[in-house]
Amino acid sequence: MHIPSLLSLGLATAAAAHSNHAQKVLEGPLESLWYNRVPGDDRGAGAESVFSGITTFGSLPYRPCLASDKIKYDIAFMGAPFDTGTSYRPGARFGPNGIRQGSRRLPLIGTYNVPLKTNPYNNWATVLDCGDIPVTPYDSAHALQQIEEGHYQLLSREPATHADKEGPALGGRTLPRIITMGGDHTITLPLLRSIKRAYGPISVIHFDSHLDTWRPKVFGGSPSETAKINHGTYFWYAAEEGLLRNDSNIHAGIRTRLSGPSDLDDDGYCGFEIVEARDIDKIGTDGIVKRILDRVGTTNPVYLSIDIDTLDPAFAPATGTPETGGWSTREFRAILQGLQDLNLVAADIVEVAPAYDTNAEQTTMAAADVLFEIMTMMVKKGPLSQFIPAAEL
Ligand SMILES: *[C@@H]1O[C@H](CO)[C@@H](O)[C@H](O)[C@H]1NC(C)=O
Ligand SMILES: [Mn+2]
Repeated sequence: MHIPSLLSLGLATAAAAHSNHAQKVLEGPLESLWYNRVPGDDRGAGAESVFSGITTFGSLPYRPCLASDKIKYDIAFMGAPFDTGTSYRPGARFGPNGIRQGSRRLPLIGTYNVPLKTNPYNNWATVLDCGDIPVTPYDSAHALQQIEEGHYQLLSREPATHADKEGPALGGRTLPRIITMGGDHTITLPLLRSIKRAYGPISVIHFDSHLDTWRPKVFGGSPSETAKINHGTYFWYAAEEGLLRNDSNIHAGIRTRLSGPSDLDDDGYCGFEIVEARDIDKIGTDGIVKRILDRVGTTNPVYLSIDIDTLDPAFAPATGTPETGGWSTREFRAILQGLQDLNLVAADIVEVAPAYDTNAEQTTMAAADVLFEIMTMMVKKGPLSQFIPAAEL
């Protein structure tokens, strides 16, 4: 007797589940069961509490975007579970799902970002969790091709909003924004290859304790072509391949040891300026924000790459190559909030290796909160079609 009700409940959920906007996703006689649903929580039946239901990033709707190009979004979260480019601790292949687990509390009652004065869940943008790119664990070179193609498929699609308007991409198109969850930092090379296809050479803001601009002969040696490309050398290759602008890249949070001062020459060759982690003691978070904005500007299209090891291991222990002496989660989030005017076209967060985390999920929670700031920054800034540097069109 109750079967028709259950069926209609399921159908109503599926039919309404096309965006993350506030909407009635459940109706019918069982509606009262779901007393605590929040706007944007589109996980379907079984998810009225943040600890139940199928886990997506921030409880955003899951759509298999790589299975159908009919799926449209303005911002897409996507996993790249690759970790065969790590030099120390492996395990970042579990990063995407670890970050999703760490993000479960994001939509609990409040989705309004107080410092940024914006609710990214109930705004102009359609934001989806597009799942993960299929990545082989057996062949790194092939995996990097899969990541480039998967990212480009998502990036080059018409966005849900303003699909008919001009934007900063090559050919004057407006495109959606993709937020990639790694994966070790090697994935940033195929992601930048995809970005180059869409935007041309791009300015990069790179938060990390390491430079990642090492020549292969310095970092890891060169036993094979595949081995040369790893999580310490990908920016070297990005510069060699012309994926980066050479006048406006910046690292921040750096505190690595070097093989010697010549590493800094190689870094300059790749077009980066450096903000050291310890600079925060002299210039504070505002000073760091100013240095970054002075370097990249607010109209220039920017790619943001974040290694979770930017944070001190006290705040993010579960990472591939931890370095002491980093920023707190509060300091890092304040720096990101200060960068809200950036013209961010895409971002990644990498090197989250959940197996080394505490039982309290410190690292995955920190990564999820960092991504909440980035999602809010992108929503607050508006569709990319509204921010076209005149010189680029
Ligand atoms: C980037 O610019 C620097 C400084 O002008 C230069 O020395 C370096 O060769 C350039 N690198 C590339 C990859 O073009
Ligand atoms: Mn690093």
